[in-house]
Amino acid sequence: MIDTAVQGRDLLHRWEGNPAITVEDLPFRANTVFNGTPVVTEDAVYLLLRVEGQQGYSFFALARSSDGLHFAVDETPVMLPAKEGRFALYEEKGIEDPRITIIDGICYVMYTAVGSCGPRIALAKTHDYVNYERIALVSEPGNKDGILFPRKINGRYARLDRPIGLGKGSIWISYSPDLVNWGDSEVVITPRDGYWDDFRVGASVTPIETDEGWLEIYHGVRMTRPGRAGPIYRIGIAVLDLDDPSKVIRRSDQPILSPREDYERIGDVGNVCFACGAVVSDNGEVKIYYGAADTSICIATCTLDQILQDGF
Ligand code: BMA
Repeated sequence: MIDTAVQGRDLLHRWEGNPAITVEDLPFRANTVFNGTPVVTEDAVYLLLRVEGQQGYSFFALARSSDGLHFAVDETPVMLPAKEGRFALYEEKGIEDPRITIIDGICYVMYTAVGSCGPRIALAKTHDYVNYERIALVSEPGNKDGILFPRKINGRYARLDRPIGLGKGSIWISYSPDLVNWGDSEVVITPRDGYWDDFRVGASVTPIETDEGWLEIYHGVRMTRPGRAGPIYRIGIAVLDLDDPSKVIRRSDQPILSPREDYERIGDVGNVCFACGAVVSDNGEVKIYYGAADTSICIATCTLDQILQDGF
């Protein structure tokens, strides 16, 4: 249970340098930068960023850092919507919200391909974070927030995603023998009436393996009344069973981060804290990278122990 007297307003601590990356930090003209996914290599932390161009569609750029806090963005974008081949039709309106997962040393990126039929999930891989090879379109339209688990579960790859049914978005799990063909889908986490996540929920961060289970840092949306604030995106947590992640072991009643600062309240889409990845250091510190108001990239931290002990 969160003791609000001790914890203050949010369990996560905002980095004092927030926002960490804004459109001013890009070496090319764009509208906004948000929803970046991190990966740690031997000598650097990379952040694959969603950039929305002035045209209105999104693409990916790469930022590099030595400390995971201060980033420099590469001169040119690293992945643009496909202009030819099978993916082109489905990326006409851009590519969004990348999530990196390393499996057996290979860096995979699940992302949302946006075409005129709606968003669907796509998979690519990279060996240098600069060149990306598309593998497959892995869902039909009406699906977003695809995230691979970092290892096979009972011999199969697994992913979380967020199809929409009856207007409500829930987190589902699917399995695959080869990362291309997916099935055995089951619902895992649904919106909760009356709660902060009563309208939609979606996976946000590559599941983190702990002794207790898979820690999933997800986003929950509450819809306020028409004419008021609109949707509010907050960050929450759940723990899924290690062997059968369709089973929820624990789910927090309360979010761990809610939009409160001006940079989270005001932007192209206000009242949004939307995580796309996290890094767990050897000392147990978790850095969560989140898009703020669809306008900048921010960082919030906590220890893994504290998330598991005080977040529920
Ligand atoms: C979600 C995604 C995110 C975005 C969020 C808030 O549906 O499209 O890219 O950050 O909405 O607008």
